[in-house]
Amino acid sequence: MSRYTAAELDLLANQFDTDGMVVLRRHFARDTLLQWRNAFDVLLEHRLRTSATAVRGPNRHYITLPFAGVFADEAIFADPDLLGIVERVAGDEPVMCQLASDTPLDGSDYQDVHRDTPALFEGFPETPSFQLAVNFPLCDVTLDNGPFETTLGTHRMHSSDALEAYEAGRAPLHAITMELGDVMIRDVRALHRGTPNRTQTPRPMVVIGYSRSWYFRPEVKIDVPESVYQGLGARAKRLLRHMPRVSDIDDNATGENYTKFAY
Ligand SMILES: O=C(O)CCC(=O)C(=O)O
Repeated sequence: MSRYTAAELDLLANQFDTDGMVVLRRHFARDTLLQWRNAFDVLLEHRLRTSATAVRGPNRHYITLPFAGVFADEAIFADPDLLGIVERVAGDEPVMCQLASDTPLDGSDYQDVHRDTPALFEGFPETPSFQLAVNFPLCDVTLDNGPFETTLGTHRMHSSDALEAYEAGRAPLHAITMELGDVMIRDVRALHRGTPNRTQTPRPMVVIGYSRSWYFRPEVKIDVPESVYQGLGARAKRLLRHMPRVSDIDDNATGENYTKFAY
């Protein structure tokens, strides 16, 4: 059920167009996310032990989540408010193409400021949004455990202009502290970086990728087990229409294909 009216979603989409991101506070049920956290801790331990993560800096790991169990939750990925904003900024019929996590551990460091994708057309960076990340943490995010830092309003700038604005102090970084339940929707072209987790507890941040209907990202995919797919509603099935359907998830499959992540 929506928490926001159509008019409120319009305002949030306008804010997104200006800032390149918007945060919905206390949006998802904490109980649900605590179940994700329990499942994630098992996955993290396994992936670290088998060195099957994409390393995004010292003690910082990107891990694809299996589309099964608690992670295959259409109440999260097909949430009507979230999709209401995604559709307003990236058009009708978006494609869900990524379900993953970013986790800095104790000993992680500042990443270089970066974008997650190049401009759609070389030299034409002012295009409307075509690739969005929806991020929500599986814990509270404080200034101590590695808050995501982002500039505002750099998503529609040429990458060199954005970097110049950042370096000149015209586009400062903002640390986004979050409570469990908060969700951030962002254009992946905004300049941002991960920061050090100075605590002993991992700071997992889920990332769900939504693309414009016609955009294809070969570096990510969601393997959707046929049995899980059959249990989904029409909206969820439509979001996943371009994702491979598999008989089973092979979680022993090692490694991540999404290794080039900074532009
Ligand atoms: O996890 C974070 O806070 C940011 C990570 C990030 O920006 C990246 O790995 O591209």
